[in-house]
Amino acid sequence: MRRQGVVMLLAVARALRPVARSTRPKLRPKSTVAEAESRFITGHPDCNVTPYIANLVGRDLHKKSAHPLGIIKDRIEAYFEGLETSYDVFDGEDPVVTTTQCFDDLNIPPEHPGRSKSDTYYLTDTELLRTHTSAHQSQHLRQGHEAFLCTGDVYRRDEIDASHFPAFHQMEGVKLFSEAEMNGRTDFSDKEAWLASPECDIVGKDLKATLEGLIKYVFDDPDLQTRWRDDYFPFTEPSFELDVFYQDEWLEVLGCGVIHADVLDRCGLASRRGWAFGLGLERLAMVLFAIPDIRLFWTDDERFHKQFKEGTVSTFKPYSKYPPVFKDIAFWCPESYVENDFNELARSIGGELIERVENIDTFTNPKTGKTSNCYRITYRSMDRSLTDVEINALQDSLRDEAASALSVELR
Ligand code: FA5
Ligand code: MG
Repeated sequence: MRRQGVVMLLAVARALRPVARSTRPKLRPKSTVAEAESRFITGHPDCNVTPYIANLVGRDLHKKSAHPLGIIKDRIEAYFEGLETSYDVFDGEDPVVTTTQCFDDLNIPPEHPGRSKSDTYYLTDTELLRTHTSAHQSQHLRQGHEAFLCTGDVYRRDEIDASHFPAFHQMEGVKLFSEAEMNGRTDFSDKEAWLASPECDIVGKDLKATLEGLIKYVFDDPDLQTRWRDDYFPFTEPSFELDVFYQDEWLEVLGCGVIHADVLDRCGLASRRGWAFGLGLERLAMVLFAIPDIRLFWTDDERFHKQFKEGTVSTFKPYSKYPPVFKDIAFWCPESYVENDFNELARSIGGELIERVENIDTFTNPKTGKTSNCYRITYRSMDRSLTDVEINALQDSLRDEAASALSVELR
């Protein structure tokens, strides 16, 4: 079912591209599309990369020194450069990785939802667009790097709102501790004993102190509110998450933890311990530059780009807030229904004109057991006013394609 759905979705997205593109004049030049399609849209039955996503790969926003993502990356790297430990710096790994790199090396079990096709963009059954920069941890550890930073674009089929985008950027950080720092300890075979040990505590405390130092360095703002939360990742233990308060909400900016014994074992490093973190560059940049919507990072609009300079943190001045257009769509769902498939369809049809997809009502009929969902789509351009005609056309396409590609029953 799913497989067929994805193939159909792809066909739909392809067929619709001219419509979507004509409403997005500021996207990439056409020539890169064909190039991207051949590599990422493989024709493999498991491929669920859409032209919209393929078109985002390779923009390398994090390497542009006058782009907010490049500016914040440089700033974070500068902080680490000032520390005692010397970090090797990477930012050019291929975003196409294997399931081994992205999941198996990291203890992520086959049934983990993050591996499913509703969450991840696959090129084939074994190749995918990395969902996190942790996909490169093990390779660098095996190559003998003991402390490193690694930045890149990552891809996820995810919810749609002002702080979530299907393509975003992460920076990974890893640090191994020396034998001396571990009080001479090299035998970590008793797992419970390790987790309860003062050495494990040393690693966790160093991790938090390093990241708190980073936030202080990057923001230089005594009023910035942050909080630590316990988290879970299969590849760290214990695991934590850091939130920053922004626009009246706690915004999750990074996940981190003490590297899991199994991950190190697989790299031939059973006698070593260390920490790792993965931070979302957009999230930090939104706070630092006061950028209200994650889609802005992808714009080609000069009014955005002329506001930023290499090495300089400045407050973004919205050139204008164009009015939103709200459209609701409600339908009965088939049993196979997955919300991310609808999100993906919306993105394929409306592109960056869609600011938010919000489930505003779910209802299950007690007699039939059938479930209905109602979504509110917020259309808003970052660059201009939208016309009724174009939004109605997009919404009509979304309705038609939801009915045919996702087999929902429109209400
Ligand atoms: C991870 O991706 C882990 N690999 C992080 C990690 C690395 C943990 C090393 C432990 C050790 P998570 O899925 O929470 O974790 O994502 C990390 C960060 O990416 C989030 O905190 C958030 O800042 C950012 N992020 C996640 N999803 C999105 C999205 N759709 N759009 C923008 N940013 C996102
Ligand atoms: Mg998280």
